[in-house]
Amino acid sequence: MEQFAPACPLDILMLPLTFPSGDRRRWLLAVALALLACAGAARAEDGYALWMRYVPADATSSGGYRAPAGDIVAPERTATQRVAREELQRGLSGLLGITPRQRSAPGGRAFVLGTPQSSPWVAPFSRDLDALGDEGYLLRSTRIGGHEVVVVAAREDIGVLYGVFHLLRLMQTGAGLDRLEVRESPAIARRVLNHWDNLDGYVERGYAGGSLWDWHTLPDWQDPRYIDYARANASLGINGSVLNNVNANALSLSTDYLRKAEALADVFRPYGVRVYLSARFSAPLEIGGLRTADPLDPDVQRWWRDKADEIYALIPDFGGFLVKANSEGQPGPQDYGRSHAEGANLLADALAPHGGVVMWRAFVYAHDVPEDRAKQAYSEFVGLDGAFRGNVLLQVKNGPIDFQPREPFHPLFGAMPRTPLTMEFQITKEYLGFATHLVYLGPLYEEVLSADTHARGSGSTVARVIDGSLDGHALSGIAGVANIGDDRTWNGSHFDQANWYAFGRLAWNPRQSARDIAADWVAMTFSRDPGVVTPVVDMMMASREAAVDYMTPLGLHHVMARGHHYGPGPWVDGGPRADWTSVYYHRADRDGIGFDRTSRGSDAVSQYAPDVAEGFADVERVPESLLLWFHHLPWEHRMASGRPLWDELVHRYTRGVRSVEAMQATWDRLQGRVDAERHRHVAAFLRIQRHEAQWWRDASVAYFQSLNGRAMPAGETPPAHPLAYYVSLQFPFAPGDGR
Ligand code: GCV
Repeated sequence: MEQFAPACPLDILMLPLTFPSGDRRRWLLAVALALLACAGAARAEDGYALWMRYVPADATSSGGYRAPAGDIVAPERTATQRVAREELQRGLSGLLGITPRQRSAPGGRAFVLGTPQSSPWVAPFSRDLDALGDEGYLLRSTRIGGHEVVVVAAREDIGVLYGVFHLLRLMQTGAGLDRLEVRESPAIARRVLNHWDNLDGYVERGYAGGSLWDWHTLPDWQDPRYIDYARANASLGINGSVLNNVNANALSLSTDYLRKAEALADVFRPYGVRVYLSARFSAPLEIGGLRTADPLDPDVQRWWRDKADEIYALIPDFGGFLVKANSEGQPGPQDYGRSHAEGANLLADALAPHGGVVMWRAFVYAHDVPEDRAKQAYSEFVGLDGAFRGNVLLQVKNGPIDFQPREPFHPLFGAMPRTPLTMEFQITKEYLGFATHLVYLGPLYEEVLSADTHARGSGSTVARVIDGSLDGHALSGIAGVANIGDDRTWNGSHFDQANWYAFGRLAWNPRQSARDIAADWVAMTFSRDPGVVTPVVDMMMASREAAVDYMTPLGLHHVMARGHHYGPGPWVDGGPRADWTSVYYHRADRDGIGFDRTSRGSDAVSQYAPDVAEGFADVERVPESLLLWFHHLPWEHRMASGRPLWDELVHRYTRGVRSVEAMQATWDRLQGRVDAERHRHVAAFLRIQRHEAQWWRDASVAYFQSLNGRAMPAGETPPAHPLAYYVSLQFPFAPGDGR
């Protein structure tokens, strides 16, 4: 394993055991240098270890910590059993500085791991596990044969591994293990990362370097980093990975590439991570030699059945297909006059004999449809409720446009009771400042998951829609568009690791609090010292609202630069399609600003349940945070603060910049309490964020002022440059652009 054990001991082993005669001083010097390098490596904090650093408990905190136990009693017959034991060993060695012994029976204080089948010591807990499902686990401190033990018990090996990670989290965050009684099972069945990785190694909307998958050297070379990727996912309970971009290349389904996917599946399997693939709907034409991809054509149906058989022969636990069809130029069933349900069912029928699922995306809109883009997915899919096979999940983005800093929840949530809906969140920050802006997405995810759709009366939260409990679906799913690349930090920045982490934790339990998750992450990633945890968590919790303020306050949306989406572009107009411009969304002119989605406008509000729709439609009741999403208002509209809308808008832009300055000040105060390497990196990125927040604020204010001709509100500083300057800025090499 690459980083978790420092590489330096190997260097020492490479030295000759005895010094060549007459060369004693050089030998001692070499040993001293190797030891120095070793000490340096052990301290290196480059972010690779993520939240699994396992540093000695008292190295990060002055809080009392009681070492719970020493030895491990665990089965080792299966690969998952072995990785569970190894992870616990690694954690205990790092946290407690001990080398746990492997024992066959508790003979002193010990950790007892296993399932009722794999361990006679766990068998007595069998009844306690009944309600926990195949991935759940029990953590309990108890006594066995008079000996104090901590039991990690589950019905299946994977539950034991998840339990070990939970136990290590408790130890890393300083929780006592004396009266441990934890029962956990996931609320959502398919907890999946979506990689938008192309076969040439480019990551669409990726800000953390190139793809982690080295398709060129697979399947023969399996980079050890693939194991650490699987470990990190397992530590959160993420149990699936869609390897390739939804803008899919049909070649990923060719035999050569399936063998590469098979190699990754083999690496991931012990960690409970199943492989999925994005399927290009036209693959039968492109790699199958057929003349059509019509879902009702028998040859096409046979081709997909054969393809599924081939995949499962290589990857017996293959998860299934993710499909983007008839969206943004991708092929799909509508090319043949068929519906999305007919398209999805074609693939579902091929996968069904093997237990696979189809995740069919609802991110569908067409430029030739004059309807408000925010309404199109609902219009397309709501009438198909009940038309999908039982192994189809409809994957819906959190909001109706596209991963904006703030959107209302998607109106499809709650509107298709006969279809399991998967949530699609974006972890990579396409619209939130890429990897350089510190924006913790936990509050965004929490806001959406806890939103009440009122679909079956009050309490019909989005979380209940996607975990299947609202409408009684056993099949359920949640997907996160990954922010992972080959950057040493994995995610392009230290704080973006928190977004992978928060996604995973909420995928397991969508009712957790974003603040609690942040507190765990900070304690594991930086320090358990409350003097660090409290200010960093406060900073993280405020960071999303800061970004909303300096980018898209008061419900503005889709006002970024064209194509790469880097920086402001409220002036973006023209081009191939209206709904790829900013002016389409903000509708600002001399008199006012905002998109009227009430019944006087596009009537998008009517796609929500009546209670919700009435609130959104009423300018007095709609949350101010969504005001301009749903309403077009005059610049002098009076806000709750008493300010006119124009003044409030400028106030919020400025407030966003000030919030970033406050984040900088917080971080500066932590110098010396956080390791210097990561402190420097974060501080540099905060400087970039401060600069870009100001850029967003000034460019946006200059643009809107050019339309309304209003003076700057009292006390507000005018933009640093004229509008023409901001419009002239070009970034041809901004990362992550679609291509
Ligand atoms: C993968 C947005 C992004 C595209 C992305 C698309 C999608 O439009 O800008 O890069 O394509 O969403 O989710 O399919």
